[in-house]
Amino acid sequence: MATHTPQLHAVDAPGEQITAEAQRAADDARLGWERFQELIEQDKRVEPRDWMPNNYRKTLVRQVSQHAHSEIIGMQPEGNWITRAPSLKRKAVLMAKVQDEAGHGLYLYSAAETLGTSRDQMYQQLYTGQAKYSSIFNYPARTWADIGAIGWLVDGAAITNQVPLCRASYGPYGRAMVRICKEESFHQRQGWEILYTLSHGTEEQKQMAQNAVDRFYGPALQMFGPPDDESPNSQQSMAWKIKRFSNDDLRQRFVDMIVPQAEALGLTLPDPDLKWNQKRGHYDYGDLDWEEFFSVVKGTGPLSHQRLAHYRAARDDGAWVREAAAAYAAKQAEADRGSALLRA
Ligand code: BYC
Repeated sequence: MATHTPQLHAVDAPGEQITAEAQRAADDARLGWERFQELIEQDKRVEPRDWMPNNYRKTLVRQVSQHAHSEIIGMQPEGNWITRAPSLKRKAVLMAKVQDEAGHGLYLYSAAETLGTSRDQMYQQLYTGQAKYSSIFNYPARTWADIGAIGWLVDGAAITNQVPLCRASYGPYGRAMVRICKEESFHQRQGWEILYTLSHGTEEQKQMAQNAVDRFYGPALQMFGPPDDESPNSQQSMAWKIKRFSNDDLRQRFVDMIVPQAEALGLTLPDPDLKWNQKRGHYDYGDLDWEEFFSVVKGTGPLSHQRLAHYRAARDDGAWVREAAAAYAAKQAEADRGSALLRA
């Protein structure tokens, strides 16, 4: 139980009063720290009401808001194909998927808000280009087969990364991830199904599927973040049980998963160094282009400029809707106050 040092002279000894208050704050912080450590060690959830170190809060806001932004920007490459989907059924499925991504963004913004950062602040950071979002969404979706490759490889990488995040130590983030992962597995299946259909179609369709996989393979592997020895945040995030595995461990898990899947699709993964390593019990894979990755993360990806410009235009175009909704809510609140007064 928290015990506070009693205040000795409340009015006439201001120096001692400050000391007593400082002591109280120090005691609270110590107890908060101990409780936080206990929650982490015992693999329990930290909730918004709990004391948490500032850096834990900052790390979560950074990761969760980047994740939310990725979902929102990630709607663009696929949204681009809604009007050109090859059948009504494909169009309906793609629309549902893109809508899911918007929902994921909203769950994640809500989770980040519980850490004390407002949604407007986060929107503003994305709008001004200060915020990061996943590197993968700076690449174009050139053909219908790219929609298949995005579903199979990008959503596949996302699930591999995100299933462990369902056990993230911060309650609202972990719970949001449970729902997101359920939807992501449908997304991956729809991508797989598009690629399977194409790779078993005409020679031209098979080639289109192969080209898409050739272009998305490397960037999908980079979604897991930089190699472990160049990942400044991983160690602390793992110690806090936000991340459960390192970037390279998850990347390896993903490679091991997609090699047999590519064989089943009848497609080739574009890496001549990819081979089974009996000793490690994993597939070895070749070097990735990290120079390109870091340059994309800095905002010079093939479509970085266009993605942000599109986001800004959509946000500006929707300003009147937000203003109208806020005005309606204010009017409604006023009417509710009026009726409450009448009832009183
Ligand atoms: N792209 O120390 P590290 C989706 C940054 S959405 C850009 O390893 P951390 C979907 C990193 O932020 C998929 N930046 O960082 C949506 C850090 O910079 P700051 C999104 C990257 O946080 C629509 C610096 O590099 N998934 O699935 O420990 C349609 C050093 O990295 C990237 C998530 O966001 C990258 N790929 O680990 C379809 C999952 N990688 O912030 C699908 C949640 C690294 O220090 N996030 N950076 O300036 C995570 O799991 C982790 O944040 C990461 C990075 C594994 C991404």
